[in-house]
Amino acid sequence: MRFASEFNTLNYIIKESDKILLVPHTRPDGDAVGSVSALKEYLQYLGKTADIACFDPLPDYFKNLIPFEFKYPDRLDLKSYDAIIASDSVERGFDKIKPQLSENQATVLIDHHPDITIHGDVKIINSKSSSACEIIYDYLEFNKVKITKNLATFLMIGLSSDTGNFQHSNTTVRVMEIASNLIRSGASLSKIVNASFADKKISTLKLWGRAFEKAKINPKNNMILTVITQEDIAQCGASIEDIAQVSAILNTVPGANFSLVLSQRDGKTIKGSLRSEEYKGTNVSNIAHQFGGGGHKFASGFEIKGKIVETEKGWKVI
Ligand SMILES: [Mn+2]
Repeated sequence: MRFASEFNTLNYIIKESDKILLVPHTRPDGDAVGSVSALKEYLQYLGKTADIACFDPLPDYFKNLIPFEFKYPDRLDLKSYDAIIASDSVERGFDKIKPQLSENQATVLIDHHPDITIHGDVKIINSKSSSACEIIYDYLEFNKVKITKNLATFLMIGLSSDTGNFQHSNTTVRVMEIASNLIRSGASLSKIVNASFADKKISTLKLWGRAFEKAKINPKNNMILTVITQEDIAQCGASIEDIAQVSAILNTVPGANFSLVLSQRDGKTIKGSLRSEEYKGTNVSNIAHQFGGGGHKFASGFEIKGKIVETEKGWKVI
């Protein structure tokens, strides 16, 4: 099995530790929340003390599903933990905690993002996994842990969140196998999907409305394209985070081979977000690379200098 030796090392670290700190990334999403919650549940079952440290609180819409508190790192005695496990997008947040640790504290990184450069004593990083929750499921399965209803719920939150509710191209056979095992163990997929959807604020929906209204399909390459200006964001009372899902939704339009969302980030920077799907045969990371960006084959991005200007005929980048 992949990571057997890392999983054994992690078992040893946990066995030798009484107090363990779990670190999800800042502005935690479903995978960050689900993965540290599953680890906490498991560690508590083993009789360990486990705290979750995050620079942002647990998002409100998870509060019905997650019974744990996220503690602010500066209020914790970071040196009092025997081991620290960072999970999902480990460079966001753990990078600020790591310099405060001492040599004898074991550090473990669990991630599915490519190009992680931060150091950890044990690295369990697999960019082929859909989510950190998938890796933690592998780890629990490796240890023949019985998946309780809580574990199933927490892992399902990450699995459904990072696959866009099983719609993105990282929804592999393995993901569906795990998902069905989690449902069998008591996870309620509808409850989880509803909780994540309840996250949508009216400001988010207004911004999406504007972006969708402006969308156009280019018949030459079947690209669906839209733009979001700083005025759009301000007038809707929305924030930059609300843009993230627009390209994934546009990519679902019949006939669209891939989607591109250009959004103005400051007076002179435009961010491009590209999405496609495996069956469409367009590798969008090639396009991102042409503009100095990068990412996955079916989800990538880039940044260019310029300003989106709306004219009578439409809009242009100057
Ligand atoms: Mn993730």
